Amino acid sequence: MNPTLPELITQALAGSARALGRLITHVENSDTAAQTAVQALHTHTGRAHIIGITGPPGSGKSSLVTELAKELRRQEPTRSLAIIAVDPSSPFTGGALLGDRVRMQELTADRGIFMRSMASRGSLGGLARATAAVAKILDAVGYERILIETVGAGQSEVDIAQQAHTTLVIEAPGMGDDVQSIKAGILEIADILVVNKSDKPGAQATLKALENMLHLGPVGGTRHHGRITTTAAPHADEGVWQTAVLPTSALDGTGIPELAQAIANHYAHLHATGQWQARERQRCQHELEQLLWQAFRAQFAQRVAAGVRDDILSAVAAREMDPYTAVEKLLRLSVSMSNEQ
Ligand SMILES: Nc1nc2c(ncn2[C@@H]2O[C@H](COP(=O)(O)OP(=O)(O)OP(=O)(O)O)[C@@H](O)[C@H]2O)c(=O)[nH]1
Ligand SMILES: [Mg+2]
Repeated sequence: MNPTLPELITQALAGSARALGRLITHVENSDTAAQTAVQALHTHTGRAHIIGITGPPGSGKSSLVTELAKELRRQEPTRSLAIIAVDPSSPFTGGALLGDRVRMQELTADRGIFMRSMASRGSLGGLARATAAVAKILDAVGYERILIETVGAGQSEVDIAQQAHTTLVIEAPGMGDDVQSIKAGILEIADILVVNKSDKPGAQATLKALENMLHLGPVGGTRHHGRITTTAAPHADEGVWQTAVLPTSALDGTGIPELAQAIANHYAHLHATGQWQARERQRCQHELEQLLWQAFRAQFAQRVAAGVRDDILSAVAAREMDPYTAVEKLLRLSVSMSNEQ
């Protein structure tokens, strides 16, 4: 007989790798399973350092993650590590995916590393939720570092990056001369900016362009003040993290130890400054808002019949009702329906 979800959760917590794999499959395939797992495991979480890796398609994220994982394990063999590769476009990148697999198989020999690829099922929002749940499971069963690779191409990817304590943005040479091509907002989310493929011509120009952009702002914000180091950022003594801009090559290994060190430094910085707790609160707030919004929409759809919503929409489109009045009416309807239930 197949074990139930609660049984899988118990077994996974007790250290069964087989149960862990099966649990994750359930969570990937069903929002209800994700809910059950998160409800059971949330109180067991909060220890893992979650590292988001984002950047444009083909910038070398998967290659870099593979090299980085090996290096992190080499530097700190006692800290276990998990990799979640989020690949929403997998149907279109079959070749690249095969390459990823071959590369990543090198890692499977290390029992301190767990790896999981999440292909797109349904909406990106669903994928972000599933990823969050899987990261929670891995945290709960004791993985101390969790690397989440995601293609930086939309809001949902930013959502995934927001689940992280430390965010790496990976760029590659070729975009450096065209500063406009860097997506708005991407510098603001980066704790560490990486110019991968530094073995290729143009890497220096890209590095320079990114440094200039960080200097010029509009950086501000609360996460960093745009001060740059081209080496691994030191523990910031005044409580301000200095965004590191690091050249790497997943091909020849350049800069990988420095990148691993920068990640360790950011982790130490978060703890030394109390920002770890602040970031944890932010992450929980983000999660709560997402879930609340999702639950509200589901409840609303259930309480106010589609026909009624459609009639109100028609009235707004026909200029018979303004949208604010429409929203008030819809809210009143959803509340009165809840009173009747
Ligand atoms: N020259 C060079 N090539 C690299 C480097 N890193 C990755 N590549 C190559 O770039 C291509 C894309 O690498 P991936 O690691 O699949 O890139 P990715 O960002 O994960 O790609 P997606 O997941 O499809 O967005 C592959 O052909 C890699 O071999 C590097 O440092 N130098
Ligand atoms: Mg990839």
